[in-house]
Amino acid sequence: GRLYVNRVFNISAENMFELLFTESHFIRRFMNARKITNAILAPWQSDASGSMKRSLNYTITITNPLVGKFSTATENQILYKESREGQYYLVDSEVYTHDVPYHDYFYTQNRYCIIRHSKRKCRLRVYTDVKYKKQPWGLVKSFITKNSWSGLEDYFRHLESELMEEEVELNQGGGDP
Ligand code: YK8
Repeated sequence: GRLYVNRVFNISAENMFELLFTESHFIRRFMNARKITNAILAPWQSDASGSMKRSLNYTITITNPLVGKFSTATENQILYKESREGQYYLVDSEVYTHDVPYHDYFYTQNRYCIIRHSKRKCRLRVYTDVKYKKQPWGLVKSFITKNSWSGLEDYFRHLESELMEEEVELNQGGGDP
């Protein structure tokens, strides 16, 4: 896997969780910017193990010339029960892109880790892995992996930069340093 984001933000852990994992203005704006449409976000619900789950469905716009322009996608997120409000949040997210070539072979697993750093700061880590449901031919596998990494890198670089802008806006209100 790869670590795409690993940075301390001037945003509290609680606020970071809300920005990324609720229907916040931030995530709506970000989805618009990425041309992610038809989004249906189910609410968080507790499961039998005591963790929380939700699923998201949306259509992504793809810029990779090898692939059609759009794909529907399903994202299953789990907020582990080990998470502690305001302190530590661990979210695993499996993303299935239904309409890309070889879609029945792979999915993407994103692990988001939000750790309280101080009252108004947190560290965000996003760790990504391309997982295989069935083993493709070697050449196909490297093709899928290579094309996934480039799309993921672009996405998370954009997310990081939008979070840095949000951080500036949130801290413009003044207050103690
Ligand atoms: C989520 C992983 C692969 C896919 C794409 C497919 C290439 C097909 C390979 C062929 C287009 C928002 C990605 C990047 C689309 C976007 C997905 C996003 C960024 C040529 C063999 C969508 C996070 C996420 C997870 C997986 C990403 C796809 O929140 O390359």
